[in-house]
Amino acid sequence: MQSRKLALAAGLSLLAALPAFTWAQSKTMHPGTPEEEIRYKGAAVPIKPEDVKETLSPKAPPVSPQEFARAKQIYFERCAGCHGVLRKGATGKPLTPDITLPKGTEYLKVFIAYGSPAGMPNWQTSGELSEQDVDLMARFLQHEPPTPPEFGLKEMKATWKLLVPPEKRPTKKMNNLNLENMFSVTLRDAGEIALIDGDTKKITQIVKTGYAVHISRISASGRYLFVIGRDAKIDMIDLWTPTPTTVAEIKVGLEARSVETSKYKGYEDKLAVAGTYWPPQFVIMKGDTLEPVKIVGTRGMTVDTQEYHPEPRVAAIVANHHKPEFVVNVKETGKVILANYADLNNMKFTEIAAARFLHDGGWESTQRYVMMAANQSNKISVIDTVEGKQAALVDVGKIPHPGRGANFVHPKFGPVWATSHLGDETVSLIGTDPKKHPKQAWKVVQTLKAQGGGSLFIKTHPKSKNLWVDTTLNPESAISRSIAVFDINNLDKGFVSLPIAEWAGIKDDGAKRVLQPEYNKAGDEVWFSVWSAKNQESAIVVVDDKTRKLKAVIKDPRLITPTGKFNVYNTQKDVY
Ligand code: DHE
Repeated sequence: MQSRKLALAAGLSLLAALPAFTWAQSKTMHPGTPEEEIRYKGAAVPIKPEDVKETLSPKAPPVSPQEFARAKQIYFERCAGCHGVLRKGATGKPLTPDITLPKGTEYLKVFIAYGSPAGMPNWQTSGELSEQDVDLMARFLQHEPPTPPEFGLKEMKATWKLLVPPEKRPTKKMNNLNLENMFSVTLRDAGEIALIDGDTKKITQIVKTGYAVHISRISASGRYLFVIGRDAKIDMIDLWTPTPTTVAEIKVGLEARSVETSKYKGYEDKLAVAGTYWPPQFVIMKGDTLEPVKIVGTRGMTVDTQEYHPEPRVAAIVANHHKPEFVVNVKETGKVILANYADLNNMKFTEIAAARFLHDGGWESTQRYVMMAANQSNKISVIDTVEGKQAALVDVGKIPHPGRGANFVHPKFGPVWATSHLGDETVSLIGTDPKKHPKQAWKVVQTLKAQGGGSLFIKTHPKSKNLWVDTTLNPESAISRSIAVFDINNLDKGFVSLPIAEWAGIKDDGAKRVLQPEYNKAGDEVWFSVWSAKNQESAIVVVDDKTRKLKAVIKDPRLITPTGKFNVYNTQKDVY
């Protein structure tokens, strides 16, 4: 039973372990798999169906114009997150006409209606789609995929708003906020962020942002906060104004997840960069206005089979501290691009062959090597940002998902960087000190067993002796609602589990998933989101890092679906 549940939590690829009849008979989308989990991989793609160009294929079964419009909408809301906008395949299988036409309508209908043990939801038996819609989707999928519009400089500029030009902004900080200990908290389903004072634990402000806002990043100086939504809208917030103010905004595409700013000496606050899922590209903007300057496409050949991919999405972007470069993860091609921004008219790119599908990652402790997770290959790509090449490709557990990872000094093996996994309960510790610990460098020196699969984020702090591992997507509520904590000096002793959601004291029966540990500036408190649906109560629980006891609970009706939390100082300085 436990292993079956684990497979459910561990990402769609692990579902192969389940017998097919389970899916066919089920009345729920993924039996035992809650909404957040399904949304994790296959969130609706915020592309407007009416913007998408249609191509009817003569050999495919007929679809009327009205039906085509409906099918496009269903596809973007329910299918594109896994199968890709152009149906070239991502977490889900490719669904291009060369594959779907030979299968035919009847076969596709069964597949869509009942799902598959490999992770396809049972759309009809779960009641999510009607029989007519399933029939429509089976016909629609045999036509050429409709293509969403491109988004070039002209389109970006049309959305760009410079709300407060740099010359109208203050020249010094005009408020009494302790900015370094401020937290920018994603309010996912509200399309907002909450700015929370880390000292008083009070919400100082709610700022409207893009749809299903994803991450926050801070400029090198700590003055500007950049927030990006899944709809590719960036809000640039000036933290120096009397109350933090959005001074510029832009939409850089139709769908996005990542934003970062230049951190190399001499380029502090000069440039910003954002990566998009659609179109597959990244754009460099002026760091004080968000004016788009240079767009770089990522379409090209995959790293392994070396075939053309039309939709390689841009995942994490990290600013290099050693060179004027952005380190850009390109998901579907499995390549890391080092984009040198010193001369935007003569840009230099280093293309590093890593592995598919690159997702998230962060620095090891010296901030020379970036550790990037290739989650479908179960590998971590170690990028040496001084030499500009891959130092190693390290095998880890199933579906690594580190967030930015956790750095600490292992009592036996010296400095290590850690990742937890979506697909199993392990935590892989990788040696990161090639000078003093060459034998351990870029090897998994120890594998810890945490409390289950479905982990999304892991965290510690240079001043802490605790390593925190969440299990947000684990199907057992006792596990998804708690956190595992290891003593760094006594890792063999195993973990202790703390009931964070219970500490939040929420009465309703929401999912109350515990998500993303984040430290305060001093490194003596760790904050956890307790995440429920938007019509239910959520909270942030603050734990004293030394005693591991509850310190505070932040509750507020405005705290709707809090997920990521970004401490200004730690995000600015890449402390994790
Ligand atoms: Fe995230 C980071 C993509 C679902 C919370 N997420 C990232 C990054 C990427 C990404 C590429 C790295 C950005 C960077 O560092 O520049 N996330 C995706 C998806 O494609 C995915 C799987 C599905 C989707 O449709 O969006 C997805 N992510 C989620 C969630 O469901 C989470 C748990 C809740 C939410 O807010 O949507 C979630 N993702 C986060 C958080 C980070 C993140 C909190 C930043 C972690 C950090 O510490 O830096």
